[in-house]
Amino acid sequence: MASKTVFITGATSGIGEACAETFAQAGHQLILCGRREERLQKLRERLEKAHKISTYILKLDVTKKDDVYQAIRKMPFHWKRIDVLINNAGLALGMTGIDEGSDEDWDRMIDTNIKGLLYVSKAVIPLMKEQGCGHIINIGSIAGVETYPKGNVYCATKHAVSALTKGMRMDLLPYGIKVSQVSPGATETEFSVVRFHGDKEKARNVYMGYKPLTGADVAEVVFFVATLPKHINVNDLLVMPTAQASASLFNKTQ
Ligand code: NDP
Ligand code: 8X3
Repeated sequence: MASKTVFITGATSGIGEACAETFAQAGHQLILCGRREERLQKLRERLEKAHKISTYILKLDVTKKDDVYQAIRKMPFHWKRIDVLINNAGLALGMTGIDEGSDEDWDRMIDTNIKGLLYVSKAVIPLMKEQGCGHIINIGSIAGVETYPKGNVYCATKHAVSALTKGMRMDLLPYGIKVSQVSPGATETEFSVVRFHGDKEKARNVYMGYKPLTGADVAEVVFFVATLPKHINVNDLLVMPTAQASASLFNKTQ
């Protein structure tokens, strides 16, 4: 595709950062969003130098509704022509029985994975409507297809992303805006370190004994979805490690 503007939420790590790298390599301009400013700055420096692209940094917590609306409203005019929005920012917190979960963890998952995606989309959609085109790619999960033991609230948020993807596609149909979902299985990023509140040992165990996906693997799939001809839309794409057959069935060698 010709050079486009791609808005990536959660660009400071994992799948989002890998998407930034993949789209930058192909010469696209990037709006990089996340809460950790130092990481955003470093990423900007690296990508602008290596790929001669422009970037716009949005240091933003997607759960803060007013900040989201204001930051997007205040973007310079030429950055408001957004071709692709990758709603990737998200997290799991904890893995416990349904009556044992922390209210705080529940709130943050719901606020980030569902409400954050809604706020960013609500701010970007009018811009896409005005330009008569656009593509929203929501990062779902195998957890949005199947629920697994102790995954309760995280799985519920990803089921919600799946429902919102379908709803968005219907509501945006008259405006020529594509809506896709890419749902990965186990991908080794900072995801599990965040989930287990910084316990790196526990996080490492999630990916032991088989080859998980990498952020770059998922980014390649997102790039494929984003670069198909205008008349083709991938509605939903589930991408798994070969060694993972369902949310909780792995072919582990140890
Ligand atoms: P990482 O923890 O590596 O990255 C998560 C990203 O989300 C970070 O850039 C983080 O940035 C950002 N983020 C989190 N909360 C907020 C917030 N409130 N506001 C703005 N940005 C936020 O995990 P992944 O790359 O693995 O996760 C990316 C997405 O992929 C998530 O939606 C996750 O649910 C999904 N996913 C992950 C899978 C996996 O196995 N890893 C599999 C399936 C789906 P910062 O902290 O700087 O704000
Ligand atoms: C992340 C993958 O299986 O840990 O969405 O829920 S999983």
